[in-house]
Amino acid sequence: MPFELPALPYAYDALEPHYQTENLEVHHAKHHKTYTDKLNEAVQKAGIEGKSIEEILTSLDSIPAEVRQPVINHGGGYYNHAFFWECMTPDAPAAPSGDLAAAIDARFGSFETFKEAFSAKATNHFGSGWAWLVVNEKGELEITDTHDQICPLSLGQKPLLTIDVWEHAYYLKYKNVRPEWIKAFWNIVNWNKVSERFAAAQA
Ligand code: MN3
Repeated sequence: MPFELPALPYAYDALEPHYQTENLEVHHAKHHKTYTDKLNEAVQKAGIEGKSIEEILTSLDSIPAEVRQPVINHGGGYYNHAFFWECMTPDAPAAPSGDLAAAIDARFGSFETFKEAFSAKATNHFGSGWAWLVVNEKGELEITDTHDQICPLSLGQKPLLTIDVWEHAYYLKYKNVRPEWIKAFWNIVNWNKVSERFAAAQA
């Protein structure tokens, strides 16, 4: 079964005014679709059809070097975007709750401090890439960034939350002003999903 573009869990206009309809549609229907199609080509060339995307991204070293980079680029692009869509919701709680909220307070001091640090990581990321909240190899919460389409799964980390800071993610509304996109993102974070992932990462 080839990889298929996953449907968005909401309508293209559901995240307005924080995520502009046209920008979200192009991002999903064009950019994510291209990653999906090119992943299928790359997987075929590498002879790894039938593996799950998680299996592929956690065993990149087993792919022959000459066909590996397209799998990294398009496999990461496929996974990271699918993961990112689920980080957002029109029914966003204002803040995390429960065990996740307690873990964020314990690690970063407060939710506000966490937000500032995550926003700074996303703002200061140079060029194309992603900012992440992950559970690192030591089992601790950590704010990280990755370049291009590198996926935290390939680094031995368990991702909980991400923001896409490639220009294509925000340019139609926010133009070159990335901090405005990051500020808007906080209004649409699906903290319930992040909590689910945090619970799964403890298991
Ligand atoms: Mn993108």
